[in-house]
Amino acid sequence: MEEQAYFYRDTWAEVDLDCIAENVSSVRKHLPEKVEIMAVVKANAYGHGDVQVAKTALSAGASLLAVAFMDEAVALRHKGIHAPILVLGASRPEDVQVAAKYNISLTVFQKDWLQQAQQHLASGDRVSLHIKVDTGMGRIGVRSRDELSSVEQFILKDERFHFEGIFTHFATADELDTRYFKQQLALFEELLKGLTKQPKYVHTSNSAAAIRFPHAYFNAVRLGITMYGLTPSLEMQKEIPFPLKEAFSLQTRLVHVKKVKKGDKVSYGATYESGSDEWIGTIPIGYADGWIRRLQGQEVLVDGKRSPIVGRICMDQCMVRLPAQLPVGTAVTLIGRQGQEFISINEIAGKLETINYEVPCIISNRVPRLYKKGGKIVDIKNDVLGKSQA
Ligand code: PMH
Repeated sequence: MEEQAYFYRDTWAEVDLDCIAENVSSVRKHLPEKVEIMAVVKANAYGHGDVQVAKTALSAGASLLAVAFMDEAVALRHKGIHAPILVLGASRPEDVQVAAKYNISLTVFQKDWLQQAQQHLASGDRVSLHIKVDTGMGRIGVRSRDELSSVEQFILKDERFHFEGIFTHFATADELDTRYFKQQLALFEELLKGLTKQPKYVHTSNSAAAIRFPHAYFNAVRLGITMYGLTPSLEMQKEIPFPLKEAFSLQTRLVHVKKVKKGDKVSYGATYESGSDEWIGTIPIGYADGWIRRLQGQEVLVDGKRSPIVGRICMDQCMVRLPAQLPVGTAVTLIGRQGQEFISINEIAGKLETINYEVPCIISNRVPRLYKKGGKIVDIKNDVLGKSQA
C-alpha cells in the first residue's frame, strides 16, 4: 500500500490499536467474568476513530458498544459493526423506527417520549430501551421512584418496547472523596428495588468506578477514557492497578527551516522577537486542526529534544525554536514519544487547563488518522479526502 495515496500532508495522528487492546484486556482481567464491558466509542471514539476502536475493543474483551447520539450508532452499523450498541444520550421519539431498523438500543427517561415514540412504530417493530436514572449527575434521567415506575410500566405494556437495561452515571467516581459516589449508588440501589422486572443489563460504572468500586459493577461497565490509555483523573492515577498505554500520538514534520537574526519577529502580531540568532522551524499544524492558540509556548519534540512553539499559532501552521539547524522533513512529535522524551496528553491538558478527555477530541478531522498494529500501518483515515484504506 502506498501511504502517500491517503494523505498529502505532513501532519497526522497515530492510533496504536495494540495499546487499546491491551488496555481493554487489562480491565477485562480486573473484572469478574460475568461483568460485560461496554466500550464507549462516542465522539469518534474520543477522537481516536470509531470503527477501528470498536473492532479492537470487541476483539479484546468488550461485548457491547456505547455512543452519544443515534447518528454515531447508525454510522457504526454502516461500517459493518453488528455488536449491540446503546445510545447514551437523548434521541428523538420520531427516530425510534430507525433505532428499531438498525437494532440500536436507546436511552429513555420520559413517559411523554414513549407515548410519542409509539406513534412512530409499526406493529412488528421492536426497539430495545435502557432507562436512565439521574441519581445526582443532574443531566438526563428519571429522578424518583414514581417517575421510574411510570416509565417502566409504560415500556412493559407495549410489546414493541423491549426493557433491556437500566443505568445511572456517577459525577465523582474519579475523586478520592467517595461520599457523593456512595450517595448516588445508594439511591440507585433503592430505586432498583421498585422495578417490576429486572432487565438484562444493569450498569453504572465509568472507567473510574470500573477500576475502583467492585460493588458498583452490577453486570456491565461503560469503559471510555481508560480504554484509550488515559487516567480518569490525576488524583486517582495512583489507584490504577495496571499500566495504561496511551494510544494516541500526534506527529508532523518541519516544512521550512531558517536562521533568524536577533530582533527578528515571528507570526501574527509580531509578538515573538528572537533574543539572538536562532533556528526557526515551521510545522504544518494550526488551530483549525485543534492545535489551538492557547498552545503557544508548549514544547514539541524535535531531534529528541523539547523545543518551544514561538509566536502565535496560525490556522494551519506554527513555528518552533529549534535546538539546532535541522533539515526540512525532520520528524516533530507534538504528542507522544521521541527518543527519551515523552509529551503526554496530560501535559497538553495541563497547558490548556482542561482534562485529558478533551485533547484527542479536539484534534479535528482535518488531521488524518493512521492506525498501527504490531508496529505496522493497518489503516488510514483521511476525512478531508473522504478516503479510508479499510
Ligand atoms: N457512560 C456515560 C453515560 C458517559 O457519559 C461516559 C463519558 C462514560 C460512560 C465513559 O466514561 P469514562 O470515559 O470516564 O470511562 N462521558 C463523558 C462526558 O459526557 N464528558 O466527559 C466524559
